[in-house]
Amino acid sequence: MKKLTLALAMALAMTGLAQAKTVKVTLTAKEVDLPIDNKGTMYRAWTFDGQIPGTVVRVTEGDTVEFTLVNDKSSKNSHSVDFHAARTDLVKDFESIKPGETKTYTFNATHPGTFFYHCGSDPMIQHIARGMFGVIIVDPKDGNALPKADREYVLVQSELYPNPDNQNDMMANKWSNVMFNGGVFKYDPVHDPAATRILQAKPGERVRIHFVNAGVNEFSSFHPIAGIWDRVYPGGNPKNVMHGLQSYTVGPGDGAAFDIISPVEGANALVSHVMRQALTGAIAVLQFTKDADPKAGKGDNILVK
Ligand SMILES: [Cu+2]
Repeated sequence: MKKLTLALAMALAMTGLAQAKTVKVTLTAKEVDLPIDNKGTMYRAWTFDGQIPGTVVRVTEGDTVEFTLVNDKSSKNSHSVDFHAARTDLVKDFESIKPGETKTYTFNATHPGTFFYHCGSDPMIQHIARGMFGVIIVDPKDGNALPKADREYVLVQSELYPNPDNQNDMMANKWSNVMFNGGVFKYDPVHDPAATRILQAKPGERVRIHFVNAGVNEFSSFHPIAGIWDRVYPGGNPKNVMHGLQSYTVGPGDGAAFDIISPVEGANALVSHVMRQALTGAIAVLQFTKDADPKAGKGDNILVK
C-alpha cells in the first residue's frame, strides 16, 4: 500500500499535479483601531486577524479547507465568513456567531482562482466597508496551468467611509477615499510623501497581481500606468485568459489575476482608472529595478504590510 502511495505521489509529481490535502485555516474577527493612511489617522475597523485586508488564505485546487472562525471575546458584534471559493449551504456555514463563539465548517476548493472572502453579517455593507474582507487564492492543481510568476502581490480595493457607524453614508455611496490594502495612497510616495512602501520587481520578471475588489459599491478599472497587462485571468482561473489588455474591470465582490512584465527599469503605477478613485488613494507604485529586494513579492511578502 505504501509503495502504491509512493508510486502515485511520484506519478503526480511528474505530471505537475498537486495531491489534495486538508488545510486548517483560522480567522479571528476583531474590532480594532487601525491607521487608514500614511499619517496614522486611526479608524474604528472591524477586521479578520486585526488587519485590513485579513490574512491571505492560500490553498490548492482540490484541497479540503477546514475553516474555523473565532469571534474574539472583545467584539461587540456578531460576525461570519463567506468564502467565494466555497460551494456550500449559506444558512448552515455562513451564519453569524456571537462574541466569544467559534464555528468550524469544511469546504472543497474545487475551482482555482483569486477569490474574495468577507463577513456577511447584517448589515453586510457595514461589516465589509469597515474592513472585514480578504483574499483566498486557490492555486491550480496543475502547477503548469499558469506561467510561473517571479513575484506576486495581493491588492484589495475598497472604499473608505469616514464615519464607520453611519450605514446611511455607505448606502448613499458617500465615500471619501478609495484604498488599496486598507490604506489611502499606501504604496504611493508620489501623491503622499508620507508613504514608505512600494511594490517592486526586476525588469523582465513576470509579476502577478492577485486583485480583489471589496467594494462595497464601486467598480474598479484596474490599469498599469506606463505598462500593459501581459495577461489577465478573470476570476484568477487559468482557463480564462486574455492578452495585452490596458485595463480590466473588476466589480465589487470579484477578483482577477493580472500578469505584468516590464522590459525596462522605471516605475509603473497600478491604479483604478476611475479617476475619482485613483486621485483619492487607489494608486500603488510598482518599481522595476535591477536592485529589487529578492524577498519582495515572495512567500508571506505577497501582502505588503
Ligand atoms: Cu462582521
